[in-house]
Amino acid sequence: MKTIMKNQTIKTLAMAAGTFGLMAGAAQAEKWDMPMAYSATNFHSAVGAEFAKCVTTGTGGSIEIVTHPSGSLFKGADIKRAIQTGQAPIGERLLSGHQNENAVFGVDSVPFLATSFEDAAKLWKAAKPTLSKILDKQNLVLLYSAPWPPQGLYFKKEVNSVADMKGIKFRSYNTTTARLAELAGMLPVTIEAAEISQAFATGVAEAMISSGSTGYDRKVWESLTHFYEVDAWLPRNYVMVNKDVWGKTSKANKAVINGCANLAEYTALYRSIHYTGFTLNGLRAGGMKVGPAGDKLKGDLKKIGETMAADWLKKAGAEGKAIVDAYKAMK
Ligand code: PCA
Repeated sequence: MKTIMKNQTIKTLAMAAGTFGLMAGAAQAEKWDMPMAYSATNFHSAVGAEFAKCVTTGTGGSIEIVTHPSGSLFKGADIKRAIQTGQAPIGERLLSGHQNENAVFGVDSVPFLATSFEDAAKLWKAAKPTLSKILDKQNLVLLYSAPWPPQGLYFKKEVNSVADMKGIKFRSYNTTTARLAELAGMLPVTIEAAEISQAFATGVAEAMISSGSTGYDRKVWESLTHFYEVDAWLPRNYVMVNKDVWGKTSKANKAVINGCANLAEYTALYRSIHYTGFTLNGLRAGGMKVGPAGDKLKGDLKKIGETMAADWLKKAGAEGKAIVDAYKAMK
């Protein structure tokens, strides 16, 4: 009896879902192109693709999200503007890529402020309301966000101090990384992750700060030899939607998108954590020397980090200070 009732319930639910799907289909199916900056094999992109599928299935196909990884639709630096102006309805970008617009966007890249997944989660909790508000004023709705693994230094020689870095061509991915290069006497050159393998192969760049994940995805052992675990910060990617598009989305579809976004956020964090050790081993397997930075190098970087943190606080003003205070109160 119980089983029959259960079967009937499932049948009713299935019928309801079918009707909903048909209705949703009748209300004109939309295709949402989703530009992403990183390679399809990267965990952020893989989660983005799953998120897209979740939304497509969950909305009964009334919203079909199609991801475009590797900067193939818009280059990383152009993704946010494309979404703000409605050229694309949804997309993913590195949050700290916008710190030239507003220093608060760079809160996750302040050296040595949050250096573990646990602290990065606290910092995000402290920063999210302010960042959502800033994005809202820019015609954007924040959907979900996940951290990259901790940032370490890549070189093609042994490096034991900041003095050893002098004159090296250093690949940067935001203003923090460019500033770090300058303070360490290196020459910054901005290059998107999708293009670093070529940049290292041709000598346009010889070093960078990034996660094991990006070095592994881009097979940097073909050109570089050393990775120093510095745990300088854990920058974040985030997925945003154009606010006008969001405003026109039905309540039911918004609920599906938010549900899929929550799942994606959880999955991406989980993968980021587990990918950390896996990718460092991958770098080793590729022939790189992987290990913690030596004491001298650590001490030198700490000093540079203090200068950068003070500069950031000045630029980020009262909003930045309030976030840092709220974060420190959680520790
Ligand atoms: N990978 C990205 C950003 C941070 C990271 O770990 C990159 O190198 O561009």
